[in-house]
Amino acid sequence: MSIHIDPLEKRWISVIGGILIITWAVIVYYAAVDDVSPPSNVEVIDSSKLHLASGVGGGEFMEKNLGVKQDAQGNITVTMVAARYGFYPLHVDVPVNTPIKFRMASFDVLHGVLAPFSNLNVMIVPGYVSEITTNFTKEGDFPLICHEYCGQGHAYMYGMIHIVPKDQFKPKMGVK
Ligand SMILES: [Cu+2]
Repeated sequence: MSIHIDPLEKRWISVIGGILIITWAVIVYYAAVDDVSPPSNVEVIDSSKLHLASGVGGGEFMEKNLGVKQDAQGNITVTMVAARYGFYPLHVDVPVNTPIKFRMASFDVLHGVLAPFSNLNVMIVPGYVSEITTNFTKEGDFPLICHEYCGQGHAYMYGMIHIVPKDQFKPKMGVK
């Protein structure tokens, strides 16, 4: 005895099956070719104590510790706070064709950040540090856009990233 399936229903089963396969193939393709994948860093922080040296992380996200730093080995880290309605610091300079690590935390509610022409696209969830390493291949000025609705000023929430030639790059701390 076989189950009767209406031909129209069979057709829709294959359409939906096809959509699932295409979606899966697109995810795998971009993960393999463009290195687009969900950020895997899980690191907790107390968002209400970001401004204190005694907070989790020892004041990493205090105002004076924000900005672009370069360690003795030459590794570049951008430390930023997202808060209604902006990114702090508002402008950052980074060199082109160099791996750059972003560490970002929210001061208040859920935010997101997206930099065009890169794989920098991450949610900034209160209570967690969002960490992502990227490499900008084009020089120029690009906006950092908040892409998680965070309140009435969301549409005005953006920062700027200046991608400069390697020999013009200077690390700069502080939010001014
Ligand atoms: Cu927003």
